[in-house]
Amino acid sequence: MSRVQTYKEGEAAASQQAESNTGSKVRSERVALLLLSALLAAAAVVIYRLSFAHFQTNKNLQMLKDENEAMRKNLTMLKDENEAMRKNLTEKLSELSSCTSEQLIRPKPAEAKTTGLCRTCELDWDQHGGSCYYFSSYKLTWDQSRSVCKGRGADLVQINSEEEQRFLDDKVGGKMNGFDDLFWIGLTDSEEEGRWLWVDDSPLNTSLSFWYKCEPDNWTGDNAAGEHCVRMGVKGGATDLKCWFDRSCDSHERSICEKAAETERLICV
Ligand SMILES: *[C@@H]1O[C@H](CO)[C@@H](O)[C@H](O)[C@H]1NC(C)=O
Ligand SMILES: *[C@@H]1O[C@H](CO)[C@@H](O)[C@H](O)[C@H]1NC(C)=O
Ligand SMILES: *[C@@H]1O[C@H](CO)[C@@H](O)[C@H](O)[C@H]1NC(C)=O
Ligand SMILES: *[C@@H]1O[C@H](CO)[C@@H](O)[C@H](O)[C@H]1NC(C)=O
Ligand SMILES: [Ca+2]
Repeated sequence: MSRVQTYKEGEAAASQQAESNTGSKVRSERVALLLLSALLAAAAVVIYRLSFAHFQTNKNLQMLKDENEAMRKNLTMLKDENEAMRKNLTEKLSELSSCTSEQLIRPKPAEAKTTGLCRTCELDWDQHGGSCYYFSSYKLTWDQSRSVCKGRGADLVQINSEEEQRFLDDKVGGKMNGFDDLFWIGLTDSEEEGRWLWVDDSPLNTSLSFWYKCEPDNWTGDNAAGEHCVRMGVKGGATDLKCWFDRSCDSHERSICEKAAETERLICV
């Protein structure tokens, strides 16, 4: 009996042992499960973080793309604007270089400054109509004076209109330092007595001549050869524009050079 009992007790103890074994197995399984869940959660967090980062990167990329597109558009716009400005400038330049001498000459110096138009006479030359004029202070013979004018790309002045005579009479009248301080003009009858020719060999138009009173008088008082060249001027200006005098070509006088106002070598102010 006691053996049986002992056996039974042993059995019970064994079963008890088994029971406790099962309990620890369940516990360790739970721990594993917990660990696994923790790992899963961690993985989920990591995945979420990664996908969020990926989303952000995509968003940034899109933004950069948009910005790039905007900049590309701006660049195109700037290019178009630049092209338009270049065209405008080219037009303005061709306008300026093709403007007639009248347009170039009209502005007075003060206007030229504000409009950006160009002066076409050199320094010390006076612009009037389509011409530039130089009023010399040196007194030379008619031939010498003409050479000096030619050396400056001009010739002695040729008077082609009443308007031009008015301008010159006014200028000379203001420059004369005495009643005898006259200026050579490009008119002479040296070639053929009594036939007055301008320096370009064109004959004097009698309705456009401005002889003073009884001139030309071919006076031989100074030079027996007579007077075959013409000088002009009445101090203060002649009221009737008549201020031409014939004079010995060897006499020493001041002079007026004339040349066409330049349209090519523009001097911009
Ligand atoms: C494009 O130009 C406009 C004005 O012209 C400016 O406001 C904008 O910031 C420019 N965009 C870029 C991307 O440069
Ligand atoms: C070009 O000139 C025209 C008129 O001449 C003007 O309307 C236009 O704004 C100018 N363009 C630029 C880019 O200056
Ligand atoms: C002479 O001048 C007058 C007045 O300016 C003009 O009417 C006429 O045509 C000119 N004659 C010649 C031949 O140039
Ligand atoms: C001017 O005077 C010279 C010298 O006396 C003479 O030879 C010439 O014929 C005169 N000319 C005129 C147009 O009277
Ligand atoms: Ca002239």
